[in-house]
Amino acid sequence: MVRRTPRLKPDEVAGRFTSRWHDERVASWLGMALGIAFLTAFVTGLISHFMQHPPDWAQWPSRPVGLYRLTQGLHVIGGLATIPLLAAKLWTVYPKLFQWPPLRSAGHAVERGLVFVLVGASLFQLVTGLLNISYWYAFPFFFTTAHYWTSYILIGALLIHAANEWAKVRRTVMTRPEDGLGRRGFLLGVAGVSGVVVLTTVGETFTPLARLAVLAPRRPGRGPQGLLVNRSALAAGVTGPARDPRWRLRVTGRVERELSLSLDDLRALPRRSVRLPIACVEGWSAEGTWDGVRLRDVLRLAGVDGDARVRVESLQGGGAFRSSHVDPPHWRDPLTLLALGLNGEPLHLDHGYPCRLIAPNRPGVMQTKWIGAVVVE
Ligand SMILES: Nc1nc2c(c(=O)[nH]1)N[C@H]1C(S)=C(S)[C@@H](COP(=O)(O)O)O[C@H]1N2
Ligand SMILES: [Mo]
Repeated sequence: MVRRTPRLKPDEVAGRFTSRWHDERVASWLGMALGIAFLTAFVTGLISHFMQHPPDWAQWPSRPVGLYRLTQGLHVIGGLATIPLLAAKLWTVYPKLFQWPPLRSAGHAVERGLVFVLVGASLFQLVTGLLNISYWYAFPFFFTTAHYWTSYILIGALLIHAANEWAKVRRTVMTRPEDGLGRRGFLLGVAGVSGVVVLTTVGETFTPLARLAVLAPRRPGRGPQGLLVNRSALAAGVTGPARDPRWRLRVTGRVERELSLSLDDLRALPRRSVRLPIACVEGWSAEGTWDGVRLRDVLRLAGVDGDARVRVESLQGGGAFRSSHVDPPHWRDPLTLLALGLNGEPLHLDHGYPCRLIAPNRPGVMQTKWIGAVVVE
């Protein structure tokens, strides 16, 4: 008699994956941690996005001074800490890939499709984020746009998945297991790996831990005048115009009086000193002591008051970061300077000589360097 190979039933498939951590309880705890991590990344990511691309009706406050440093630090360092969580979760649940029959019903098909979208979007966000902060632009698309839109797909899939799984998660997490199976040890191990990732990277934004930041792509304290440089004057193609003695700061647009100020004119204005961080979208941040003139003092000289929106333009010919807008809360803030000096010296060319913007609670990418014009819109 010929024996037919029996089809494997779901339980039997599960039986082939013998590790005791392919386990509902472990999966539930990791799922909750991932849910919190991705929601945090989503909210902090939206803050960063809308600070850079504010809708017409919204204006960001300029205080608290270090808010963006905090939210973007959470976004990037939290994202790095999520990588071990996601790896552990995928390892815990991957036997389900082989469940039989693969699709039991239309509903089951939808549910599985959703999980694939969720896994794909999660991997995409973490991998592209990691590559981006490592300055490895291995992807053919514009990172910011892809990362932004994928976040909605991820959060949508996550919310539906959480709603689907909620009853199961509650059941497994609320009841006491009969056997320990060392789950706690496994979960603590995963948390430990995430903790090590945080400890070895968070110093790139939390300066007291800078010495531990061995895994961080950028570490504070390096670069001219003790501060990191993202794009050098050479890379931006501004070495010529920035050093030109005929350089003038033009204040134009909807002003009462157009201004054209030389460096000496600017130096003759009341000089202020502020201690503010550059908080880069890539997660690193570093503080400096900047000195220069208040943007609002210069605008007042040009007869600008009220609710005008202002744009600072660099000497750069092109590039996405060549200019930035400065909304009233920011340009009116007494801490917002057209900086001429850093840490007691005239600005280094790579930090924006002759003149750069430095303002509180603002992404680094909007702290425009090598300013040539202030335009009132
Ligand atoms: N004109 C101009 N300004 C710029 C940039 C740029 O490419 N061009 N890069 C920005 C970015 S991404 C950051 S993080 C800060 C870095 O400032 P720093 O080099 O003085 O540290 O400058 C910002 N200002
Ligand atoms: Mo940046």
